[in-house]
Amino acid sequence: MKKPAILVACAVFPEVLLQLQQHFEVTSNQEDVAWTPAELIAQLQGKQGAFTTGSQRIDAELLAACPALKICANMAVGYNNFDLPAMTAAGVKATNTPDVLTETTADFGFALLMATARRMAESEHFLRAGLWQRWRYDMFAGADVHGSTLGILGMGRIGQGIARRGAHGFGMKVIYHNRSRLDAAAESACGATYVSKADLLKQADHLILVLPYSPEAHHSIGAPELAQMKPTATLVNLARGGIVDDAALAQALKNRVITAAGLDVYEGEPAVHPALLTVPNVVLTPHIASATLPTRMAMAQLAADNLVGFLLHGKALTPLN
Ligand code: 8YV
Repeated sequence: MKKPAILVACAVFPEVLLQLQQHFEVTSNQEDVAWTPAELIAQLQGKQGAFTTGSQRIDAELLAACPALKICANMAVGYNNFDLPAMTAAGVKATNTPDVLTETTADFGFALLMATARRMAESEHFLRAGLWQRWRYDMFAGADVHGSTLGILGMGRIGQGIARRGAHGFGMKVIYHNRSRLDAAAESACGATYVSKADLLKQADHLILVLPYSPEAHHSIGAPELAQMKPTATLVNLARGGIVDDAALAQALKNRVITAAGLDVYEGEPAVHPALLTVPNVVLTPHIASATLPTRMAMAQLAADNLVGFLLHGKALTPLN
C-alpha cells in the first residue's frame, strides 16, 4: 500500500524524522527555510499531513489551496498559528502538545523571574564590558522573590506549575486571575488565591503572564495596566507576543513605571521592538521556555505520534477539534 505523504515544515530531531519516514512519504525542511505562505502552500500540495510549529500559519486561504490535507500536528502547546474554526470547517484535524512541556516551561518562568528581579543579564553585561572595578553596597541591588507576592495572569497547566513553585518553593503569596476560576481543590494544590485583574495588577510584586493568545487577549497588558502596577514590580511574559503592548512596555521601563521585565515572546517575533533593545532593565530571551532537549524531544514525538495515530489509525492523541 502506498504510504501517505506528509510535510515536515521545520527542522526536527533526525530520529523523529526517521520514524516518520517509516510510515510516510516525507518531504522535510531540515534546512529550516522560512517559507512564505505561498511556498508553504506549494510544499503542501498532495500532502495529507503536516508537522508544524508556531511559525506556520494555517488559515482558510491555505486550507482552500490544499484539499488533500487532513491533519496539522503542531509541535507546541499554543496554537494561535491555527485558524481552528477554519480547520474544523475544512474537516482538517488539529493537534498540539499539551502536558509534556508544562514543568519545563514553569521552570523557565522562574528562571526568567529570578534573572529579571535579580538583574542577572544587566549585571553580566556590565561585567563582560570590563566595568566591574569594586564592590558597592547597592550594586545591582534588585527585588526579593522569596516571600513576595506573585501574580499570575492565566491559570492553565503552566500557570499552576508556576504557582506551585512560588507557593511551596519560595514561600510566596500567590494570587491569580483567569477567565474561569479553578475549583477549590486545584487552588489549594497550587496555593493560589483568585483575585480580579485590577487587584492582580495592584498587588503583585512580580507578575507572570501565561495566558493563551486570542484576539480578546491582545494587549492585555498595555500602558493603562502598567500604570496600575507597583513602581517596584517586575513583569514576565512567557505567553505569546501580542499579549503585551511591547512599545508601551519599553516606554514604561524607560520611565520606571515598573522596575523591570523579562520577555521570552514578542509581537512580530523573531523581530523585537527596537525600543526594548535600548532599555537596560529588561531580560530578553528568544522564545526558549520549553527548550530542554528531553522536553523538545517529547514535543516532537507527540506531534509525530499524532500524525501516525490519525493518518494510520484514525485517532489523534491530543486533538484540538
Ligand atoms: C514552542 C511554545 O517551542 O508550545 C508552545 O506553545 O510557545 C513553544 O513551546 C514554540 O511555539 C514552537 O512551536
